[in-house]
Amino acid sequence: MDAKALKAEFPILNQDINGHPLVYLDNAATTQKPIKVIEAVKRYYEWDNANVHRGVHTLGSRATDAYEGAREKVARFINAPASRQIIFTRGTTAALNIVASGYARQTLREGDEIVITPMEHHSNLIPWQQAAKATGATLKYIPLQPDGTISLADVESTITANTKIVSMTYISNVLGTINPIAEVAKIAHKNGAIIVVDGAQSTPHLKVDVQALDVDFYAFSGHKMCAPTGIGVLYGKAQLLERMEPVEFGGEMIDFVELYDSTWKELPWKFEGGTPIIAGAVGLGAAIDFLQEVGLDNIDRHEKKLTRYAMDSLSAIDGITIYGPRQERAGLVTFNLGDVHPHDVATVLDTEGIAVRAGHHCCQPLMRWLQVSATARASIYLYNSEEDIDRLAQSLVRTKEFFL
Ligand code: 7TS
Repeated sequence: MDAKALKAEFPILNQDINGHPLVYLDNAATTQKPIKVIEAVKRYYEWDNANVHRGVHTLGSRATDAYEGAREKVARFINAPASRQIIFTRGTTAALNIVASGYARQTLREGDEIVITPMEHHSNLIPWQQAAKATGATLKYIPLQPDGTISLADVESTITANTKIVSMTYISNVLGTINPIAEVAKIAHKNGAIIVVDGAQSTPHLKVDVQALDVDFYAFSGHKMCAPTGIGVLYGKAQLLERMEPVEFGGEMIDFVELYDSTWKELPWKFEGGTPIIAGAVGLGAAIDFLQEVGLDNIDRHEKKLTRYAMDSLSAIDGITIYGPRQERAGLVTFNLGDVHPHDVATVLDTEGIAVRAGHHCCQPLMRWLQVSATARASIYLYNSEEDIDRLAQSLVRTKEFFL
């Protein structure tokens, strides 16, 4: 895989910021878009745009084919048994909220337990807090090990016969921890619980097979994998989705409507009320084509190598603290530089054309566990190279000299 050649396919990356060539290292927040995705969305609006599932006119059937074709691509991409198990949403947050407002509130009773971890993004935490409050269920946490991983012994002891839902991120957006989802799924199922997985940080970076993992629900966002903002996916096992009532009501999701009652369309459309995110789905389909051409295994290998390089380069900087596991981690490095505020670190890096994120990363309980109020974070993707990491490391040394 040639990261530099790939970078040339992303028009936005070819610019100067504050007089320096841009180094984009904020990929965990959102990734940039290759020309193929931009062109696919442009072509859709220039040639095929219409509403879906209604018109008999040619544009209507082209738009429907494009939208449903994208659903087929997503199903193959994560190895879902059928495309009707793919629900298009606005993103990971919206997908997890469908499960928490639909499945959880419709099935949980007082005394039931929801089990999550302290490393969850707010999107996979607040919906469960709210579902617990609404149903009388209890929210429980699998504790973190000192290095920011979870142990299977703790998973075993936290999940009980009262646990109905286990929800967990596949990859932490702060620690880079890769959770053992297949093993956790086995433990959840053994106890009669279902497992919900937040795939926001995993789907863009490694090959995901929802059947091999044996997960019950799986959520992810298009914008973190080269697709436009505003499109995401909820995958679910067919029998669970069939049992679940819709959470949004209106046009497009109904079968028959009478004055005082209505019936719903079949899967997946009963969960897609209103005009769907057609252009977004087209963009996601194009992004999947692009990622598959590059090859998920190649992306994974490239990022692992670059992460090791980044861990080595950044660890060598005096006064830096890096959070999360040393080995077996995903392509992001979260850190603090002495007691320089991470916003100051990110601001100085920006003056040298380097984009990183600073803040709590939507993980306030995890910040408390780390005993910090905020951190800086550099996160990589397929277009990043060792040169980008060198620029980051050199700039961090200058930042440290400036402040300390
Ligand atoms: N889950 C995880 C693990 C995430 O990293 C994010 C976004 C979300 C859920 C929410 O995704 P959304 O597309 O619905 O917003 N994470 C980040 C981040 O780390 N910096 O900005 C957004």
